[in-house]
Amino acid sequence: MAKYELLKQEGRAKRGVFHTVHGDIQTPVFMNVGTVGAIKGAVSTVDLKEIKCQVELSNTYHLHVRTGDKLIKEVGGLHKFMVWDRPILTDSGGFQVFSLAGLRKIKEEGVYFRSHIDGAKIFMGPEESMQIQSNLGSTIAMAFDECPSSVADRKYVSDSVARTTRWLERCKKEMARLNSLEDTINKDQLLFGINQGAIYSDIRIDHAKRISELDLDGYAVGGLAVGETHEEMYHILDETVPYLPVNKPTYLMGVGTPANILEGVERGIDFFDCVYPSRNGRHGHVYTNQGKINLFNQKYEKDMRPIEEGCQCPACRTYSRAYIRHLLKAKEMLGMRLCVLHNLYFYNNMMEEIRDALDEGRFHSYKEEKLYGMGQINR
Ligand code: PRF
Ligand code: ZN
Repeated sequence: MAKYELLKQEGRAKRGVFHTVHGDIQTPVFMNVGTVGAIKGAVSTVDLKEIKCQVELSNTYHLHVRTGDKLIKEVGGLHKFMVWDRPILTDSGGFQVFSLAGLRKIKEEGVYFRSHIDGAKIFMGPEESMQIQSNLGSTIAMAFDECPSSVADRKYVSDSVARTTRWLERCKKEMARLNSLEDTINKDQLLFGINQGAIYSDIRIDHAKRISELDLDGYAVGGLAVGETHEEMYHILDETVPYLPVNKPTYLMGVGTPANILEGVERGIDFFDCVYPSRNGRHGHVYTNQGKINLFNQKYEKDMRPIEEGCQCPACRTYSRAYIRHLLKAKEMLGMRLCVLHNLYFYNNMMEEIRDALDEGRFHSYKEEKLYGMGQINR
C-alpha cells in the first residue's frame, strides 16, 4: 500500500497526499507546534479545526519529563488525552535534549542529561525515544538523531552522522517490535528518518543515500535553521533533497518564515513546522500579505480594520487592530490568543494557496507574487 501519493510536480516542487490511520494529509503542509500537547497562546484543539490545521506536532522530551508518557498511555494515548483525532507528529527528543537539557553526555548508546524541569538524571537513546513515542501513540514518530552545531568541524559532523545512522537502524528495529505488541496504542505508527551533515554537502548526500535504503515512511532534513545563512540552507536543500525518495514525504524540520517555506516547497519539501507564528503572535507580531506588522505600534491605535482585510480567521472575522492592540497593551490573554490564531491561520492558509497553485501548475508565479507582496523581493 502506497502511503504517499505524488499527485503533481512543478520542477522539484511536490503536491501530494499522505494517507495515515488518523486521516489524509494534503501536502505541502505546515504542522502546528504544540510542544507539550497544547499550542502556546491558549489555542485549543477545537480552535485548530477552525484554522485549517491538518497536523499537530508535540515533543517526546517535554511530554516525558512533565506528566509522562506512561500516564498518557494509561489514559489512552495523546490523541485521546488532548482530544485531537487528526494526525500528530512527535519529534524524537534528540534536538530538545541538545537545546534545553543541562549537562549532557553523548555516548554510542544514547544521551545522558538532566531534566530542565527538576534536574533529574535521564538517559535517552533510540529505543527509549521510540518507546516514549509509542506510549504517546502519535501518527508519525521521528528518529532519534543528533543535530550538530552549524559550526561543528568536519570530523565531528562525520562521526556524529555515522552514529545517527546507527541510531536510525536501532529506531527502525525497535519501532517494528513496539508496533507488534498487544497493548500498543497505535500499531500503525510511522517512522521518519532524519538527514544530518551540517553544511557539508558530501556528508549530507552520502547520508541521504544511506537512509533512503532503509525504506522508511518519510524523510526529514534536520540540522538546518540552526545558525547558517538562508542561502546556505537553500544550497543544502538543492544538493540533498534529490537524493531522498520522491515517492515519500519530505520534512524540513523547524522551518521557518513564509519565505523559507516557499523556497522549501520549490526544492521538494512536503512538511514544515515552526514556532514563529505562535511565538510572534504572543508578542503582537502578526503576518499579512504586505509583510509582518507589530500591533504595539502606535499607528494602529485607532485602526478599526481587521489585521488582514478578507482574512477568514476567528480574529479578523470579528475584531479590529485597534481592539487587539488595546488587549495586548492591557496584557489581556485574549490579545495574544487572537494574534496566534491569526498567524497560524495565515500559515495554514498559505499552504492551501500553495497546494492550489501546484494543482493548477502556477506555483512559480504564485511564489513570486507572494514574496513581492510581503516585501521579500524587488521587481
Ligand atoms: N532534529 C530533530 N528535531 C529538530 C531538528 C533536528 O535537526 C531541527 C533543526 N532545525 C528542528 N527540530 N530531531
Ligand atoms: Zn486573520
